[in-house]
Amino acid sequence: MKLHGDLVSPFFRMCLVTAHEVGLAGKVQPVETKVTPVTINADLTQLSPVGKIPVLVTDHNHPIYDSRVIIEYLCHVSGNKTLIPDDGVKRFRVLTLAALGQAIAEAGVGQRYETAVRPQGLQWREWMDRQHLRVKAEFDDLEKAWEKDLHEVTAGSIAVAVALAYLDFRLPDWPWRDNRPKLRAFHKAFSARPSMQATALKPA
Ligand SMILES: N[C@@H](CCC(=O)N[C@@H](CS)C(=O)NCC(=O)O)C(=O)O
Repeated sequence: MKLHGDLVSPFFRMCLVTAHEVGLAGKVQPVETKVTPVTINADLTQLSPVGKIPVLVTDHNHPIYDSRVIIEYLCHVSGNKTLIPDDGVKRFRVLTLAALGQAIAEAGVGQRYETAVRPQGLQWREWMDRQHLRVKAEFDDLEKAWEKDLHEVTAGSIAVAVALAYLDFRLPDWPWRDNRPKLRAFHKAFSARPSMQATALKPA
């Protein structure tokens, strides 16, 4: 299988961490694919009309996107039943936690595009303030309501760990650790996992 994307993308990294966790790292070949929100990558568009990374091309040559579907596919192919459990209550708790991690990543990537890609003078201050307020509410909820779930290795804890690592890398002025000792402890422990170490972001 080929996984198209770029390690800086939290969505790509969530897939790669999943591949490690389900024992498929040796079967998933990363293909470096760079994107910006204002350019068209013709090779990528051939695989996905959405034109975003990640895209997984299966061994049967089927393109699969987006990251949530790729993660489910990797669990399915490997037969893993713990990252996304079958059991109803657990399953939807995990998927909701994953949605929370995805939302943090979306806000972070949006903020990055707004500050680093959009031309100076065209930034929308109210939109950026809203993104920051949104992630603060998400950090507070993680601290208050998800401690037990975060300590299990699931698609949910992977999404949150990777999203927070992205913020450390790109948006250090969104200090999610302050006054959130449980979230900080979760992230420290999770970051030591081999799956996270093998996909760690290296400062340029
Ligand atoms: N919901 C998508 C989000 C993917 C996404 O936003 N990827 C970004 C990179 S982090 C991208 O491809 N941006 C290019 C663009 O906006 O055109 C997923 O989970 O895969």
